[in-house]
Amino acid sequence: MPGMTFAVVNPATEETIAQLDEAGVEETDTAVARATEAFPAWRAVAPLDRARLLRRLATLVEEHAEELARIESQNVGKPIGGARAEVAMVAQVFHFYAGAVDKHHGQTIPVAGGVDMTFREPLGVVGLIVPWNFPLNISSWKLGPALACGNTVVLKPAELTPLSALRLAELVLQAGIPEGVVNVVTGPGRVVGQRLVEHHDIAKIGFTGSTEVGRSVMQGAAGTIKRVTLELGGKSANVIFADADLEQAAASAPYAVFDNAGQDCCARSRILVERSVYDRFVELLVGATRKVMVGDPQDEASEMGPLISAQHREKVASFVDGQPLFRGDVPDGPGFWFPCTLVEASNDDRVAREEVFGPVAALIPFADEEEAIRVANDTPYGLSGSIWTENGARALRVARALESGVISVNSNTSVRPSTPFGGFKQSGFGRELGMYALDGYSELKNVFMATS
Ligand code: TXE
Repeated sequence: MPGMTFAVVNPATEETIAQLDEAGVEETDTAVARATEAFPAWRAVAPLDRARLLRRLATLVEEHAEELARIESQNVGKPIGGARAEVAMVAQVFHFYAGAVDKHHGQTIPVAGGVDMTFREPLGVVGLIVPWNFPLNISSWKLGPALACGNTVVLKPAELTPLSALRLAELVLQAGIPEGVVNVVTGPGRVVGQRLVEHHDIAKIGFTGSTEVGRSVMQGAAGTIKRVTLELGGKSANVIFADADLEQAAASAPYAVFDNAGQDCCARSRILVERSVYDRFVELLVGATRKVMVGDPQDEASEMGPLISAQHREKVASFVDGQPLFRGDVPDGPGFWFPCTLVEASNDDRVAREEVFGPVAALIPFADEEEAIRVANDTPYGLSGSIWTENGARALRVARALESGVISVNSNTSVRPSTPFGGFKQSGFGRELGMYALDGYSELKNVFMATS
């Protein structure tokens, strides 16, 4: 909006680190028009040339990795070590989709009277709406497949964390990707995001954010029958069986919740523990949580930074009443700090039902495998989860029974550039990453040619 600006704040210091122009409907429309104009030429770029451009972008991200990691660390309050790992993944994602451009094939299908073939056509202009927890990473998960398929893009980062997307847009041009192919618009979700969702010239919305806004994206998209991919909230279970390597499971569990200060849709924020080893596990978990280094994100040793905003800290705090099982320390002074917190809960408690999106883990005991599966699935969400057991058959049995899109066994990792990522139930639909994401950024066209 002409003359309107907004401040971007470092959540670890509460200092303003940038003042940006705030886009409104007009600026959004201009970006969509630019992307629309750029589409015919971009879709016509020969596949191997498009691959080369994406490869160059991946290389530029690698060359600017430290700079991008610093931007992300300052804007999101992420520990620098974690920010570096995220930027490394951004480069890997662009490398992956550079390699994928000419491997997302059509088919020929045996039919009578001619030849039937399928083509993967780009959708046109796609709107990408991204949250503040992993700004650059999640942008790359959408940009990679969108560009590989020949679409042009309007990317809307979250108001709180637009800086890395703006820098990436400069690298996109430096890589030789033509003007207008990637457009970044910074402004409020209810204005810029909403406009993208309703815009007639936007073919698809790739959205990551809250389930509530995801619902409104779906409603808004109905007006133009827009395609949507929704990656929404989670309330994932970390299921620890008595036959697990308890030391390893307990050492790993804090990072499955407190990484990114718990602001992670994959956070294993419900820790389900078999009752026969509950006390022992709690003891190990408290010991491991005590070791999580909470502090200045610029400090190489830090493992957890602050929350994103004062308002968000209030929301997180509302989940903890009374004396928790464990509460860690936080630095004094400015910053939106919240300590690592462990609470004992039943699966009906609010802390076990709603996405806290902060460093709060709920410990819930269970009696046996059947109850573990029932409690793990007793949630409207279904994004990720972990199973810890030394029994291989049980691991697979439980993995198949969990209503969740991404599961790890004896590990708490969820994302890799080449493997599908996305939710069941109210965690959304559609898949990001891997070859699967390409299906969400292309239309399947069937052509029959008579030969008789
Ligand atoms: O998300 P929003 P917020 C959850 C988490 C968190 C809560 C709120 O529980 O505490 O959501 O976070 C844009 N039309 N997750 O408020 O509002 C917005 O500008 C179109 C889970 O940041 O969903 C931003 O770019 N777009 C999650 C993006 O949507 C709109 C990640 C996400 O913002 C819009 C983030 C509208 N009407 C939050 N309103 C995860 N699963 O990782 C807002 N936006």
